[in-house]
This record gives sequence, C-alpha cells and structure tokens, in this order.
Amino acid sequence: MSGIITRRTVLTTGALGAGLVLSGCDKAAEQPTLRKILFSGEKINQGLQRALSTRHALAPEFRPDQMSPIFRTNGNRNPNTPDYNTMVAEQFADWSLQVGGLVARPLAISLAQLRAMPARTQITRHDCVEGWSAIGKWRGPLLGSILKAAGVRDTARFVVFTCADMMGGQPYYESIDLIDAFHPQTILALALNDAPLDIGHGAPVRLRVERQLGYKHAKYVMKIDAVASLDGIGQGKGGYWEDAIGYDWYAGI
Ligand SMILES: Nc1nc2c(c(=O)[nH]1)N[C@H]1C(S)=C(S)[C@@H](COP(=O)(O)O)O[C@H]1N2
Ligand SMILES: [Mo]
Repeated sequence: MSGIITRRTVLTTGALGAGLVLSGCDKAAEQPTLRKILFSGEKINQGLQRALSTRHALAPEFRPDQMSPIFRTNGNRNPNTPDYNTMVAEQFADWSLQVGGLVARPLAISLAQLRAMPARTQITRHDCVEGWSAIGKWRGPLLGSILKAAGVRDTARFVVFTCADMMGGQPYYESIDLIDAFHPQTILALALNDAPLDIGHGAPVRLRVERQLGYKHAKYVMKIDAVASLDGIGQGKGGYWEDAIGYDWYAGI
C-alpha cells in the first residue's frame, strides 16, 4: 500500500478495509481524531500509514529445498477424546466445520467440500514461542473465502476458533482479527508437506496465520465464529495460552 490513503481507498478496500479500521488491535483507528483523519480524505501521517500497511505484508515464503526434514509436533498431539477418536475411525466422513456467529449464512462444511475449494500452497516458517522453528509446506483454502461464503456481518471484529482438544477442561481456542482472517496467507491447512494433515499436526484441519507465533495456529479446528468482542469467550483474552499464562493476543513475528 503506497501513496496517499484517502477515504476512497479505505472504503474501496472492502472487507479488508473494514477490518483495518475496526480491528481491535488498531486502537489508533478508534481514537476520534485519528478516525477523523482516516475518513477525511486527507493525507495521513507516514508512521500511521506504515503501521497499517505492515499488517498486510506477506510472511516470507521458502523454496522446497529449504523445508525442514522433520516438522515436529507441539502442544496437544492427539485430542484423544471419544468424539475425536470416532471421527478418526470414520476418517472424518461425518465431520464438518461449523462456521457461525455474526454471519449472514451459517455453514457446515464437510471435509470433501473443503478439499474441493481452491487452495493455496505456501512454504513458510513456523516459530514456536518455546524457541524452535520449522519450515513446512502447507496447503488449504483461504480462510477469507470461507468467511466470504458465510457473509461476515459488519459488526464482527474477530474470528474465534474452537478446537477438538481439551486444555484445562476447556476446548483449546484461539482468535484473530479480521485483518489476519482476510490476509492472503491465512489458510485452513488440510495438508502438510504434500500429505493430508496427520493427527499430530491437527487433522483434519488447522489454521495457518503466518504473521504470528505458533500458538495462534489452532489445530483440530471444529468451529469458527465471527464475534464483535472477545469478552465472555474463555476468560476474555482471546486464546487458551493468553488466558492461562498471559501470552500476547497479538503474537506478531
Ligand atoms: N488445538 C491446538 N492447537 C494448537 C496447540 C494445541 O495444543 N492445541 N498448540 C499450539 C502450539 S504452542 C504450537 S507451536 C503449534 C504446533 O503445531 P505442530 O504440532 O503442527 O508443530 O500448534 C499450536 N496450535
Ligand atoms: Mo508453540
């Protein structure tokens, strides 16, 4: 994004523009004076312009020869609940991804339907906060396409992922804002290194949100909800680790 941001630019960026202005972590955009500048059609200061465009920058992508020979697993490596074990035994034939919350059309998407969607392939580096990294090839549909199909309402600001595995008696959960949700590298990965996602890496589908640290990349995603606020979800900090031990909600790399 270069040049002058005008009211027109902000309005015509559509869903991304809405996320850009309304997203929770862009506190700057919520302040009345800055809001006025953003919507005034005048030149905005370069620092703010840079800060806003940074959120849309792409994460580095790598060559096949740079892929890690082994991509380790971390956190839960198998939800191992009766429900999940049944789904595995049935090869996820009855599984469906629930998409709901602040959407015009709640969806239940089967694995076959997800696999039939146009997919993006990306070789990226996963960085875990515990101090290890791995480069892997991920493939899956854009989260943004799914959200567009569901018709995210204007009042939504975040997307919450509810997972099949339990942590401290609750399903693992994570959330991202609409900027990251519609980022061109944010996918629901169905495959790692050209093989269907295995149980360790989040079968049947896991989030890849490449500008953020590992714990944001929810595995075993069962349900996606568009919400206006993170209040009342878990303990309100937007993710399992955020609630449990105070990890940052925005874990930008
Ligand atoms: N559902 C779920 N998602 C999760 C976790 C988890 O325990 N449960 N661990 C997170 C952490 S800390 C990391 S580093 C990555 C690890 O992904 P991997 O097992 O595919 O390497 O998954 C993240 N997503
Ligand atoms: Mo991690």
